[in-house]
Amino acid sequence: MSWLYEPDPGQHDLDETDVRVRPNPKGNKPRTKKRPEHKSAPIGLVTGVDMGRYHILLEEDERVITATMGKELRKAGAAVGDRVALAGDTSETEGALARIVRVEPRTSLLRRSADDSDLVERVIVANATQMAIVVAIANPEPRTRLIDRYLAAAYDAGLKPILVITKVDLADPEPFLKNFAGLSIPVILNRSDDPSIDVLRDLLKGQTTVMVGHSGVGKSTLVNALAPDQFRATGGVNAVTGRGRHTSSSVRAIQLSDAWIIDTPGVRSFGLGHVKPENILRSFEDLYAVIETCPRDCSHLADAPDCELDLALTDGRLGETGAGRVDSLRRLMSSLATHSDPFEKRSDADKRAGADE
Ligand SMILES: Nc1nc2c(ncn2[C@@H]2O[C@H](COP(=O)(O)OP(=O)(O)OP(=O)(O)O)[C@@H](O)[C@H]2O)c(=O)[nH]1
Ligand SMILES: [Mg+2]
Repeated sequence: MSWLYEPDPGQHDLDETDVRVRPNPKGNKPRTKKRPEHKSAPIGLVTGVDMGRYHILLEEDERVITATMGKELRKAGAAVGDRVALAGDTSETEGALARIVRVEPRTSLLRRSADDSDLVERVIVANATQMAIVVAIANPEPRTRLIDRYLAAAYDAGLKPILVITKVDLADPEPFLKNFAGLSIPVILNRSDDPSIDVLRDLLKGQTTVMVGHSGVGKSTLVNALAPDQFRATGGVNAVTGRGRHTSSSVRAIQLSDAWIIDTPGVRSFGLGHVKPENILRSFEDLYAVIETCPRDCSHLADAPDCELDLALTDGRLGETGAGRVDSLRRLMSSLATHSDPFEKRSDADKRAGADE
């Protein structure tokens, strides 16, 4: 008798689970074959990217090296904060170039779109845990609606928001802060001539915090106060326009003794085209309990019939800053709603939604 299993003639006990499906019918090599090669590849953290050159801090021995993106990963790219596997020349020798062969799974991803209609997103940082929304109380003037945009982006990305009010030597921050009294986020007041280093260090401890805000609000000044050995250039604010000079031109991760902070270039707008409307609603935590009692399918926009937000405004439940908060929420929601149809014709003014907020 043969040792081979021979089914009785006419009896088939094979079923679909026995059929081997080749994952890549065109290729003659299984895709997994390449991987083991990079299994023991050194891992590093992307701390900056300039013109396609990645600055990497190696995890094992904290050496700083330069890498390019491996061909097969070029489209997906990597962001500051990403952990990446490396091949090629990982020495520190001048001109040495390593190659990124894998981007490790991310725990968070902060993105923005150019405007609210744009579904193409730009990645700002990977793996951050906290967002410091940096706002100057004067020079440039603070804008509540940009903060609301950042809060929505933080909520969407799963980052813990904190609010850092800078330049409190120039004006009293209290009237502005009333707008955010209903939120549970920590607020830090800072002035560069006497920075609140201890409070800041406490909040940053153990976190990877991305600093966001308009140009000229003092993000790099804060970074320099926290990490004096990592000089970041700072620039004045244009006296005529009141705008910053876009001094920082790229994202940089900077290591403190027990934390990472990520300095970003100031942006004029922060599009939320990629954020789900539900996440925007939830980020208005002071209004959300009211929103929840709205009629089903309520758009929460100004023309929505029986929107509970209107009732709450009329009966005074939302206090003296309620009208501003509801207005900000509605502007955001309608900006997204107007742009939800990608084929819709839009004016240039519409396309710049969110700019200068
Ligand atoms: N009076 C005052 N000026 C400050 C304070 N913090 C920063 N500045 C000034 O504000 C200007 C802009 O500061 P930067 O730190 O370059 O601002 P930034 O947010 O990094 O700006 P970008 O890199 O362009 O996004 C500089 O002239 C700082 O000296 C502060 O607390 N008080
Ligand atoms: Mg800067």
